[in-house]
Amino acid sequence: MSRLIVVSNRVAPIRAGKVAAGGLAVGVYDALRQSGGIWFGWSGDVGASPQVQSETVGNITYVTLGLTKRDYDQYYRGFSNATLWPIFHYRIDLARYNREEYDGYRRVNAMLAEKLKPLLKPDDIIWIHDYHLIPFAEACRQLGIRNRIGFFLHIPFPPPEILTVIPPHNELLKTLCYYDLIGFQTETDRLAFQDYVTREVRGVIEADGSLTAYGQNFRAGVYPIGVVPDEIAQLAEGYKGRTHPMRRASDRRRQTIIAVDRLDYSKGLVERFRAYESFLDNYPEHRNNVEFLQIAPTSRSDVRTYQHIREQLESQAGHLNGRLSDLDWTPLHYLNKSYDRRVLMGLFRQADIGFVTPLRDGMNLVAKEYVAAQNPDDPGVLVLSRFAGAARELTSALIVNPYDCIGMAEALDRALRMPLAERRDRHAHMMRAIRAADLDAWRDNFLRDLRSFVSRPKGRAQAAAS
Ligand code: GDG
Repeated sequence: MSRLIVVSNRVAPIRAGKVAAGGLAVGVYDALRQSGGIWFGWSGDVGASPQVQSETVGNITYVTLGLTKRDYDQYYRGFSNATLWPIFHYRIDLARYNREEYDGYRRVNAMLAEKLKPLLKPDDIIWIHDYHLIPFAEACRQLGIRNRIGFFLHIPFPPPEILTVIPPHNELLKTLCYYDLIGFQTETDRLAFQDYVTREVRGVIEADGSLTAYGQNFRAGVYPIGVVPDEIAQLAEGYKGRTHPMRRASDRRRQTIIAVDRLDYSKGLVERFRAYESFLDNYPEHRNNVEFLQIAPTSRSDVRTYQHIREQLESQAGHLNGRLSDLDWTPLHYLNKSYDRRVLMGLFRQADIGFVTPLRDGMNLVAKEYVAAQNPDDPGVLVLSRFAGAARELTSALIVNPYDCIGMAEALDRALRMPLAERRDRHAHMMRAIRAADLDAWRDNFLRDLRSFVSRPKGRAQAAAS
């Protein structure tokens, strides 16, 4: 089998040959172990010279490099996280555009391609991950790299009306078309991309389903990322640690709601806190009987919009608890810390509700993890935003609109009262979906399509180029 070369913005840290847990890291690590290969990307160091470092563990070589402060500011903090992230999550209001940052983004992609080139063998398959690396394939082609190159977008793809807010959208999308295969989380994302290609640049859908635009012929497919349900069940069942601290506060068993998100405005935390407060106001019988645990490790804390949302949440949490807490009851536990994966899965299993309400999310692995962690005989209920990619598969969740505060409060009340038989039915249905599209399926389907893709003759593609 040809070697696999994975390129992601951050290379998952290696601890004694084990990568950190999490969808991308686990899925990619297994694929690399099967075929052998290289995992290439940023080490996370800033200020260091972009010296390439490599470490081989088994048949996987981890190749990392640092970024200069300027590269970090322009490529990572700037264009990736202050332009692409908000726009791709439909948040024009939070986006900024700076031409120098865009130039830095292109420059770092070109630099990374140059550093990768000497490591490649002719039959290697290259798999690129996420929005930081859209122009990577084009940079490779300019260096004469002929290998098959695929791209998976972990975040949503916005409709053309939103995408075109990015001033160099046309140039950016042109670079994306240099991939042989482009993977999306949902059909909605794939259609938005196809819409851009066909309407904005008069690209063509070929008879075989491939697309031709900007002189390139390529495929776009849907590969929803999944989890490893048995591994999650094992972790959750095996967790013998303390139960929720709030259960100790009273002899009575309080019902619990859990949410776990990186502290990001796309995750809908402000709206979720508001909905929880309105739930306690509108259904006072639940007061003192329910507690909400929100775990939200800080992320990208040097980007201004992230500082702002953090302040907003601190103020909301303080207000809610100040107004409603009692001597023996704290309604909201808001923790800006990260926890060991085993602890998280254990907490998921103990919680009566998984409250997953992003305003927009590529997939949302937490939703799938919460379901997979449940005890099938007495499962909790997933309350899920219709705007998470996961809502396409987990149709037996209580689907909510995160902009509808009262609707979310109603769903919490319904979930807490739901009879056991209904909880079991919904859970069994969701588990079937989770097993049908697990992490192995995501990786295997993408790599199968990338390996089998045969590009159409260039002459035909050139003719259709606009
Ligand atoms: C992007 C897309 C897409 C969270 N806190 C802790 C912790 N986590 C783990 C969760 C889960 C992962 O991090 C988060 O994944 P999500 O999918 O929920 O969200 P993003 O980080 O935004 O990921 C998203 C994903 O890529 C994959 O394609 O689904 O839409 O935005 O696994 O459990 N893990 C530990 N401690 C924590 O405190 N150990």
